[in-house]
Amino acid sequence: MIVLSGGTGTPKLLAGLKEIIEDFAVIVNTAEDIWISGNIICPDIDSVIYTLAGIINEDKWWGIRGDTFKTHERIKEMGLGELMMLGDLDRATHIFRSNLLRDNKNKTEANLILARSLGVRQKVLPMCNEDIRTMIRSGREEMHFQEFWVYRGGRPRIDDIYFEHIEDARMTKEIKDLIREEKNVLIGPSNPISSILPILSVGKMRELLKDKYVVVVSPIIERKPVSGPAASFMNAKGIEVSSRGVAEFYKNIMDVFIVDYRDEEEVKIEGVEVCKTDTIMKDSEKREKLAKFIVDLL
Ligand code: FO1
Repeated sequence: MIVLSGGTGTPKLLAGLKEIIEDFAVIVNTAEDIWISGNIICPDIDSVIYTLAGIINEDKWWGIRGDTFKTHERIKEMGLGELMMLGDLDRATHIFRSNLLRDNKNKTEANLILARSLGVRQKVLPMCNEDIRTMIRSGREEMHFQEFWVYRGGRPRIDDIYFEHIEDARMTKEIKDLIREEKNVLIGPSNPISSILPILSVGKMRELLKDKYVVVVSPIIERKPVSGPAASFMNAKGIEVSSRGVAEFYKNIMDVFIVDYRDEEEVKIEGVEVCKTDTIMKDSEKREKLAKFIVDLL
């Protein structure tokens, strides 16, 4: 099975999935990557790797459990800020990966080595090797996703969200091989616009998924996103903030749509099976239960 993932939502499902099956690979959004203090941060890849390695901070679903922030604090005291709060152990990940890139490994190779070094058995693949940047336009201002989300607390009005250099992104050999081998694809409850759209926009990805058995978990319940800024991004792209809006967004590639049982909205899309279950993964039992529901479907 292939799982498409961003940094929030889907990692929770991966935490459940890894307790049930071992044989899956994850293709991850890298459009939110950013260089800070000399190293590249790949927030979504790191959340996936830390989850599969069993070391994710489950309070935030980013960073490493029990991490300290001494280096970050010292850099601040010395007069240079850092856009994101980087933990000391987390920073070791960033240094390790950036050294591999400086050593002429590509992003795929570097992250495969990184995941293996942390004991992860599954393949965690960046969506492409090129540097793509999610940008937010707010009035006359243009800013990196992380500036919008972390530094400015997600407050600026969003007039547009776009992926700089996405037209240069090529599907990697590793992803092409994976897609040739696997039949089933799971799109977790990630933000459809900021997390999944960049992955679908790489080369012929969207076209190739039409031939796969694609299961999507809706990240929206009762017209509200389970977490994060999905609503304002969907609004900016003219997509209704509802499970129906999500279904419309995925309708050309999706075979099964999983909606939370609390969502009373009726979703009907020709050729798509709609299933209802509990999709709020507030503890490990709920995460495994949803993962099992999906594995049984497949
Ligand atoms: N999110 C925050 O809201 N504040 C932070 O300081 C922050 C630091 C950070 C460091 C490493 C990392 O991998 C993720 C981090 N995040 C932080 C989360 C991140 O900004 C986003 O949630 C993801 O990019 C969304 O997918």
